[in-house]
Amino acid sequence: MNGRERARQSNGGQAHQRCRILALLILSGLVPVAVALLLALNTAHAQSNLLGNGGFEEGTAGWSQSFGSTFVTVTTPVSSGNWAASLTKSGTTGGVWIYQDVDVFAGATYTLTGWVYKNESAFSRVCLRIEWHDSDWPDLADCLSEDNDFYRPITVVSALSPPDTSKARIKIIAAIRTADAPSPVYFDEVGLTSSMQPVGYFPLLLKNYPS
Ligand SMILES: [Ca+2]
Repeated sequence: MNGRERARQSNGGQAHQRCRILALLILSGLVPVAVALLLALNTAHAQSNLLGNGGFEEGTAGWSQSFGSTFVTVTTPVSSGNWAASLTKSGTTGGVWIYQDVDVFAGATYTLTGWVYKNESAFSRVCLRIEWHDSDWPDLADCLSEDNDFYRPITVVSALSPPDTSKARIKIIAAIRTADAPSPVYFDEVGLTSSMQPVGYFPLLLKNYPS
């Protein structure tokens, strides 16, 4: 058995044990304790990546690109796994980007993270951005402008998503300041996580919750 299989078995065992503890708490009449525990477990569970192929191990699948850009996967430099993405555009200056549209909950917290390798002065900066659909609330972005020959993290934190949104566009944008950059910019491990618990999980327990 390799390490990954052992970890999976261990996770399965822990989940089973959590279910037993939860059942015991409910049977003991400790419903508020069970609900609190369930909320905590769901919060941990909800931290999975809402983006598909955020590590670019499946090529460019799941991502769309701005018109005329060159968006391909590479084996070096890579932050994790075997592949990362590279992005550039020839013969022009200005913005170039890739994106994914995702369903979001109103009033939830979202965090966008990614690793960026920018070691080319022809690019002025690289940004991660959350654009809320159907909302006047401002987009959220964080950028990296210095050049380094290693991957650096970018994190975009939203306090709360707008009350009138149900979709967001997640963008990685590179700004070209000098046309025909000798090297592209690279990204890896792009992730979007949320505080929001899965829908439809609570009513069964909450109907007995004392007010
Ligand atoms: Ca990767």
